[in-house]
Amino acid sequence: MKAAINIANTLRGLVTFGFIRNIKSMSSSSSSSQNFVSRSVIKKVFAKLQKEGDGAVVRRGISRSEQKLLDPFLMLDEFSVSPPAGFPDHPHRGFETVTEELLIKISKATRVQSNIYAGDVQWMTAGRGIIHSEMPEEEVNKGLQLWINLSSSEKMIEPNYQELSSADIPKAEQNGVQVKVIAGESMGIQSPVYTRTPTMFLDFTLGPGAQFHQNVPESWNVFAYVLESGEGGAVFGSSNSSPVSAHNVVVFGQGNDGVSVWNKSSSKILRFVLIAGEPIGEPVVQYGPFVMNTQAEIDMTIEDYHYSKNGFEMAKYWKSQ
Ligand code: FJE
Ligand code: FE
Repeated sequence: MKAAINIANTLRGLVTFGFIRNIKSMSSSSSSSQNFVSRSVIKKVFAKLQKEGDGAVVRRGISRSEQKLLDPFLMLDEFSVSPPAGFPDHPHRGFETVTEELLIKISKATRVQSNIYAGDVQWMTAGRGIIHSEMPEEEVNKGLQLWINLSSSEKMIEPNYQELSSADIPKAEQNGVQVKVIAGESMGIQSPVYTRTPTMFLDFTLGPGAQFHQNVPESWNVFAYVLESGEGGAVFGSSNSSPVSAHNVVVFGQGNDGVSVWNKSSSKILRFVLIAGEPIGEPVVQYGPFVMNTQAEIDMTIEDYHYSKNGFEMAKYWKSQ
């Protein structure tokens, strides 16, 4: 979907990598279980299929009912879209969207199955306003889209895009555990992404029988989303807790060192994303693609969009190709 994301009043190209303020002295993960105290699983949410956009179907893992528990996260969708379905021109204000492409299949006609764009990530800060369309150009596009709230002081900042191709994303491997560090730090390596709301976004693949302990700052909220697992494979929190199947959000409780995970399958890999963030602790008022602190700010946003002002200037004549 990369090439299909069109930008209205934005700063595409003005990507500022290399400065990271959010994770100061987080110790990296340890591969030994000694002394590591994992948070425990307090809730599981199966991401049910639902219709969204224009003919698209998504699995929604995080929605309004999880927003309090998972502050600063607003939404998590696992999408699978094929043309002509997609998400035509729509606005956003007040938060960030992170889109991780998991799988892209190009046209059958070529008889080549390629996933050249798989692994790319777009970290979009909507700020005061963007209008974009997210339409697939290839046969099948699978991925994740996460919405991260912005604090009141950052809701009206200029929009920004950080685009990472798969090759730009730091990767590490130890003891049968692979990680792609999309945001934050793991196994001693750091992502170049600048997160306004301090966020960790790690994409893990555990080989059969592998285990891992990931440090997470104590005050942060954290969840996992299981993308792929063998029967009975995905075990979180403690080694004897009940396994979680694919398409489930696993919400962890507060405190302790971080999160432990085991792949108990003897033949299949376990793939999941681990996402953590510093809670903002402000009221959330959401109206579709606008997320503000008060109803008055939402009313103002609807007016701004309607009259193409205060960040929505391009709404008047913008049309994505
Ligand atoms: C949106 C309805 C929507 N999940 N996953 C209402 F569909 C959308 C929207 C998306 C979206 C886009 C992608 Cl690429 C992946 C998604 C919802 O665009 F923003 C609102 N408000
Ligand atoms: Fe969008």
